[in-house]
Amino acid sequence: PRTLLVAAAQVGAVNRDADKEDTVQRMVNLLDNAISQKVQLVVFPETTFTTFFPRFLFEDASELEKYFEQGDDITGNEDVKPLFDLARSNSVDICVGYGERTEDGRGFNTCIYYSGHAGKILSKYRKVHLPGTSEPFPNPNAVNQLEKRYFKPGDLGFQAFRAPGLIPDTLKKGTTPADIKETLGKGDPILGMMICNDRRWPEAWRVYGLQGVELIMVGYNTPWWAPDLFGFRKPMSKDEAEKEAYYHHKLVMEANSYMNACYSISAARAGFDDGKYGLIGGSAIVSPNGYTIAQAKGIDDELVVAEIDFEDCRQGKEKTFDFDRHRRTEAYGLITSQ
Ligand code: CDT
Repeated sequence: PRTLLVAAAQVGAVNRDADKEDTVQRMVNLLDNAISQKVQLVVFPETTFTTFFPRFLFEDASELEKYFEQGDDITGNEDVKPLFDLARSNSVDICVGYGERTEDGRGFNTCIYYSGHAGKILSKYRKVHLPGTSEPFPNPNAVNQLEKRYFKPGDLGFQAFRAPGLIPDTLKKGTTPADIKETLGKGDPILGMMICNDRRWPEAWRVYGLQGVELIMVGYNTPWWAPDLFGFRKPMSKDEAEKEAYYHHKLVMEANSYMNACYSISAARAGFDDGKYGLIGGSAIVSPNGYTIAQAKGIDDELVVAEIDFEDCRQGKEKTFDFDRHRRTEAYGLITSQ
């Protein structure tokens, strides 16, 4: 059977001055817990190694650099290496997000899929949809999100990939997303990655859906009180705003998983950073039929585990969302021309 035990590793509050070593140790603890439960694939949040730094304006470039990981392959970087070493020595796959500084000085909001089986990075994704602004809001009490200042829009597209080694008995054929037609329901699972705001864009999901994706992994930092960012259709209390942030998160994960007949795992950086910047929890695993099958209970460090069966993707992919039979691309021109 094409089944897998997977987990979202939710990470609670990480303060602005948190020691990266301590944060990585918390991630190692979550991964240890997953390993003890025989979990095979663990998804960590967006920019997990540090606080969600785009909320701050850094005037001092050297201070800003502390929040980035340098280089193309970060798995040997001293601070973060213990996480990848643990994954490799236990043959567990992980997906993890971080601020990437390239050798030529560009910044990206990135995540990588590291195969513990292969002992190397299998795929990299750079966030395409960067929310927020380049300049801080004039309101001194606003919650800012300066992603447009610190990051370039991702330049790697939405590339699905196969993950070998997760399902040992998988048929040998089925090694690239391109052979999905012959290998629907067979071969190594087809995976895709997104980061936070991307999950609200159906185009991102559909580009993966068209590559036969069976599982989407998403790390996120979603503030539940950021009126300058979200805007409110009516005055809202903090409680109402929090409920709405959870509602929209669940809505997009369930609806898009259903419409692309794939599983999804979403992992939150949650909690109150510096005791005041509230980020929602709600890390979840959603089935291809659009049901949440496991969900975080709180806003602290927490592992959310579920067994998934890729056979369950076939119903949607072969019936309601059989794209070859039912899509009408001649009617969709506006989507790509504007
Ligand atoms: N990290 C991230 O992308 N957060 C955004 C905040 C909303 S901006 C309007 C999100 O989509 O959750």
